Amino acid sequence: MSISLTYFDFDGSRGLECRLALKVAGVDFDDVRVKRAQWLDLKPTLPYGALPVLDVDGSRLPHSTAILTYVGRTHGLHPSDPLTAAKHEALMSSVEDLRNKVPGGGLMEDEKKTAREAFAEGWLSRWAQTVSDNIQGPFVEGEALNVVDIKLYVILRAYLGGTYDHIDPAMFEAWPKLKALHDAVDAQAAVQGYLQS
Ligand SMILES: N[C@@H](CCC(=O)N[C@@H](CS)C(=O)NCC(=O)O)C(=O)O
Repeated sequence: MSISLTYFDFDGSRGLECRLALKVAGVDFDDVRVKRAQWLDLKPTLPYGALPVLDVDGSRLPHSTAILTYVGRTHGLHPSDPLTAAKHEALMSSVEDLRNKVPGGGLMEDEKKTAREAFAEGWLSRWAQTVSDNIQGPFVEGEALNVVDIKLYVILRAYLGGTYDHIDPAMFEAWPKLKALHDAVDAQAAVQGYLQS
């Protein structure tokens, strides 16, 4: 089987979560990293004009959550019970909502500060509470690591690492299960092996 994952040449966001899932699953894949100069030519050829895409024996799969679900289903990293699986997919969809809702694009710095502080107090706090309520600990499904945990890890890594100006990482101290999930995924040998490589 030939598998390649195409994403931008940086380790973050939707590309990182797919790369990590493939690593945790033990899949031998081609890690295709798109450089800035290639992007304008590549974009019109992509199903939705966006990355990541996974190619499996010439068949192309877009959308990070679909890729994660496929990798999880084929490697024991996604629940077999349909309702539990759908709940994991809902959590992964909520990460996409979060990525799309965080204010910033096109705002002046002072407007961005106001908008982000309000977002942190409002939508983001509610998101954190809901996700926390869905975590048995340390992972969503207790001791079993699934692709949902990897997607949550990558977004939490960004927030806890202070990637988003005007959103204080300390706000997440109110939801200790989120930090515990982050730390448990971070401690996985496959995750450290990839991040340190
Ligand atoms: N829902 C899609 C979103 C894909 C997406 O927006 N990818 C970004 C990178 S993380 C991208 O390709 N941005 C460049 C563009 O849209 O021109 C997914 O989960 O994969």
